[in-house]
Amino acid sequence: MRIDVFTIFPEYFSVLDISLVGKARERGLLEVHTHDLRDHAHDRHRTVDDTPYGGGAGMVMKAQPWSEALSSALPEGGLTPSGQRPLLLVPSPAGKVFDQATAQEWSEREHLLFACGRYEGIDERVIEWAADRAEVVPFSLGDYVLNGGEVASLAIIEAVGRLIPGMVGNPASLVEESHSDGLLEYPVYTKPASWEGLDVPPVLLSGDHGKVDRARRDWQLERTSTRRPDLIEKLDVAGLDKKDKAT
Ligand code: 6GU
Repeated sequence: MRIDVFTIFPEYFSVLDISLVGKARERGLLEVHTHDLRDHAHDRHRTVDDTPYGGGAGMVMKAQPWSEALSSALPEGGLTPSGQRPLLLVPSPAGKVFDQATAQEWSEREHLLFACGRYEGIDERVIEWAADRAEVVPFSLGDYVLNGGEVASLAIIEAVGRLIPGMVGNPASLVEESHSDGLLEYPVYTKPASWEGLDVPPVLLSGDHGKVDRARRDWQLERTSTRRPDLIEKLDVAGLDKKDKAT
């Protein structure tokens, strides 16, 4: 996978040299290029913003630096070497909310580009211009406001990067985690069995794998019902077993 990030704060992305994503880069599974949008602003002050037409608070990012920057990284001829359209992701509190199913889809793409806006946003014509050159998807992390798209893009790069085939040492750990089956993860415990007067649930020490699986499934359902009732409503009934339905 190739990722290009466009930002006026490239320093935000220095963390991608470490951790899981850093390892993927070393192993050649992932290539990340960070671009300073100001390199594509050619006035003396390297201006990337201007006042909004129609008035109102704040500043809007100008179209020209964006088209020039994106052009420098979009594939020649419009398609990736394996014939896919590049995917241009635009972080915005006005986007569609990102989830694990979306992370899975995006992990199968060959080329992702992130357009990190600041201020009140990017001139909307950039979105139209880019739609002729890439699949453009505005996305949000949730219903709250960040100052810019950098932190949101980092979150997506981590969520997507760890799903790239060959990235996670033990692929089974991807199957059992929160959200992969539409439920939150069950609680986990390690030694000692008793700590500060608090005991590990005895079923986990029973050695009965059937009982352990059943208990963990019940804890997932219980935790999801109390913390995220919205996820219970979205559950696929075909994926539940008889004992789940009794819970
Ligand atoms: Cl993707 N961008 C910004 N600026 N704020 C957000 C967000 C994204 N997701 C939640 N809040």
